[in-house]
Amino acid sequence: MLAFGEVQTPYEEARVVVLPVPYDLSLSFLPGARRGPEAILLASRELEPFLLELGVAPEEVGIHALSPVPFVAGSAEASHRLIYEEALRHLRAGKFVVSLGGDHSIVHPLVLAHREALGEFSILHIDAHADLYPEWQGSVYSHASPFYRLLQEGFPLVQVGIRAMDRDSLNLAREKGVALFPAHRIHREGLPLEAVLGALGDRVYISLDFDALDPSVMPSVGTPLPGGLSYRQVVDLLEAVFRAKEVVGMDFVELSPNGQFHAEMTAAQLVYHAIGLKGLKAGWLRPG
Ligand SMILES: [Mn+2]
Repeated sequence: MLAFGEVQTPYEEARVVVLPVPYDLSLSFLPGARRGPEAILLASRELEPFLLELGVAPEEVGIHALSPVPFVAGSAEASHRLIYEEALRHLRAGKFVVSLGGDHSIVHPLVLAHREALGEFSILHIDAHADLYPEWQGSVYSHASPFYRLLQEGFPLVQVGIRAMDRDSLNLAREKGVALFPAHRIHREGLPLEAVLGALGDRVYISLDFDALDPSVMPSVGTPLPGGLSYRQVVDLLEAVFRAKEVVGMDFVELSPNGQFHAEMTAAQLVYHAIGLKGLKAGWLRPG
């Protein structure tokens, strides 16, 4: 069993659980995101426990890495149901759930589990791709479709870092009132933190596709696209959101290990930083 970081806190004492979801059966281009969770956990062993920027050691919140959610070969629907049930179990036990994908299709059951356990919230979706296709390659369970389905479910949606969507998706986003902050505008005008915070409700679920980052810093993804965000921009965005909002849950998806260890370290560090931000906001950690 792998820990997140150096210490595996016993389940009962852990405030944060890390849920590996190595599901990548919906990928349309390069498969491999099934190996993402394990790669992040392995890289997390090499992290420095103390984060200079935050003035805390996020591991002190108590982090427990769970066993990976199994998937049902040949059935996206059954696989998604297992993901939903597993997340719901830990949410009902009062844990803050950090899910590691896997492909982006997993956000759909994860978000539904969070709503079932915790009530309503808005979604902050950080990604290169809008993922608003009604279906992709004949499947509504595709990794290109989860946010279309979540819009149908009525979730308010804020998308940041986007640089790929088709005309129909753009029309849908406008029609449904999606707050869209494309990457090109961020590069020209800077990170629109006030506007992002204004578009989100008080309670937020964060779903981050690692391909939101520029491929120069994050080359290990299934569908890399140039023109992405810097590591610093993503951290600043997360920092602002955690400070101003109640973050109810988060997932980090689409890391597809391809032998470039710096990408895996980047992914692990970002997840660890986000856990620290949650710990500070929740009062589980005190700087100093
Ligand atoms: Mn993407």
